[in-house]
Amino acid sequence: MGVLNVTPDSFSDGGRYVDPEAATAHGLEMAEDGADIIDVGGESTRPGADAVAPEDEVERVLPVIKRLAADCTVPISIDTRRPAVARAALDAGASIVNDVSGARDPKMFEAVAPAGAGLVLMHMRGDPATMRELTDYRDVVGEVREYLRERVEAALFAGLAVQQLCVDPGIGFAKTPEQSLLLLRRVDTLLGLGVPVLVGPSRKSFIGHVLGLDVEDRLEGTAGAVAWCAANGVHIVRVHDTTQAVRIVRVVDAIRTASDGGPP
Ligand code: HH2
Repeated sequence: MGVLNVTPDSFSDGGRYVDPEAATAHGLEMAEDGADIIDVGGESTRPGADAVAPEDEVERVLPVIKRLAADCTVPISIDTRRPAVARAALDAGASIVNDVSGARDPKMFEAVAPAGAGLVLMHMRGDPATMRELTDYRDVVGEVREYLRERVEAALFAGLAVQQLCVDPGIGFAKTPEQSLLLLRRVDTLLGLGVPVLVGPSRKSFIGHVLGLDVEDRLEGTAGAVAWCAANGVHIVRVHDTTQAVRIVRVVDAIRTASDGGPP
């Protein structure tokens, strides 16, 4: 999944793709690299970010989604917490909703179910403005897993099919760098939830914590996390640097599936 932030303030690429032409060109480029999904977002969810009005979010993402839907062969996802934005994006040609709040607003299920769209349920506490203060867990791995299990159940109860769903532990969302590292180490525990697992490690602060490097120097750190995820059964990685991530995932997959012709 390639990240396309149509925002002025995203933590690593804010302001680069606010122009719909530039955003669309970058989306097409990522698809050409081999990205299987293009994730379009109109609101930064970095720690401390201000919320964006739904009308502004729609105004940012819609022109890009429409252009990509016309020209791009891979599915488009909309990164939003707002059902109204999700609805508008699905009408414009997106086919997946990536909700970092885990569809806390029940109207999100109502927007996604009839469209038959995909839905990413991510774990976070509070919202981007408050989440830095909400990192007190007794057992972060167990609590995140239980939250995601409950969100899958809620989605199914609301009428979504299991094939529409995907879960994400929310790296860096109400997590300290140590907690993000632990969630990555134990990411296999999410595989038993019966739906695909998505992880977004790209350029995040746990990498800065390990390497002491700023956001613009986290390419190799991201690569390490992407390789770890792919080797441990994660189905989708959400990244900014698609050229590198596609190569890494292809090599890890080739190793994972290497065979001498005998039983696996
Ligand atoms: N991370 C970000 C945004 N959306 N969605 C999912 N499912 N998983 C993630 O880990 C995730 C996400 C934050 O990264 P980015 O989009 O680069 O930054 P910003 O929120 O500042 O736009």
